[in-house]
This record gives sequence, C-alpha cells and structure tokens, in this order.
Amino acid sequence: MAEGSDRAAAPEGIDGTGLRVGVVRARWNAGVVERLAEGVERGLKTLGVVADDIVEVSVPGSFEIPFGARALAVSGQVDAVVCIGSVIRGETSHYDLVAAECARGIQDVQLATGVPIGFGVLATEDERQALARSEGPGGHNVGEEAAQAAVEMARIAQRFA
Ligand code: DLZ
Repeated sequence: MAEGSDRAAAPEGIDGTGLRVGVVRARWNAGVVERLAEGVERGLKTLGVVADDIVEVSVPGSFEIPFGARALAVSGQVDAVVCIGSVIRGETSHYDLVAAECARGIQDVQLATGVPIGFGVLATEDERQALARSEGPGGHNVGEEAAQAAVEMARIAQRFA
C-alpha cells in the first residue's frame, strides 16, 4: 500500500480460518457489484475463509441490503456479514435516500445483533468513481476491504464473547 494512503491495511495475523461469512449483494449496478464480489472473495480467501463457509444472498437494491444482512445475522449461521452494493448519483435526490438508509440500516443491524458487518457499499457521483473503487488484484477494491474488516471484527467479537 502506498505511503500516506488513507486506506486501512489488514492487521498482521488476522486469520479467518473456520469463520462462516454471509455476503449480501445488491443487483443494481451489477457490473460494479460483480467487481466488488470478486474483491470480497479475494479478501476472504486470502484470510483463510473457505468457499463452503460463505453463504451469499442477493437483494434487489442497496435499500434492501440491511434487511438481507439482518436475516443472515439472526440466522445463527454466520460469524460475520459483508455487504456490497453500488449507489450512483442520478438526477433526483433518490440517491441520497438509498445511500443513507443503506448505511444507517447496516450499522443498526450490526449493533443490534452483535454480528459484525463489513461495509462494502459504494456511493459515488458516477460509474467512473465506482469502477476506480472496485479494481482487480492489487488495486483499490472496497469489497476486499470490507471482507477484511468483517473478519477482523468477527475475531474481536469472539474475543469478548
Ligand atoms: C431506486 C434506486 C436508485 C434510484 N438507485 C439505486 C442505486 O444507484 N443503487 C442501488 O443499489 N439501488 C438503487 N435503487 C434501488 C433501491 O435500492 C431499491 O431496490 C428500490 O427502491 C426498491 O425498494
């Protein structure tokens, strides 16, 4: 990672082996979300989470992400959740509502349930910005960062359980 970057590196020693992780993905802006999903897969695999321990849920749009996340969180089937979506500003203020309610809802769910949730939902002015934040290996990918955050927080939750 470049010196002076404002991105958080995953701490040394974080290990996701044995963790069960839910992934909630929105279908809007599918091309960007697919790139974020690849980042999530990469991030989880790098930390030792195996494919059999990952359960994926697809929801219509980012507004529905908190509901999907809650369903997974209360199921008892996952130790952490990663949410991915892409909200891109349009001509109306709908963007603000979807983006804000998605973020608020996700925070509400993780605090209410105690199941940590990685926040991999982009809110950007245009598609170019979204593509720049959902890059391939070695590049900036918010899905990958969210996966790392979810694993790190799951270990913190276990430590104080
Ligand atoms: C309606 C809407 C709009 C305008 N924009 C987006 C977007 O950029 N990204 C996204 O994930 N979802 C968007 N949606 C859909 C809402 O999230 C939601 O699915 C619908 O309002 C149906 O409840």
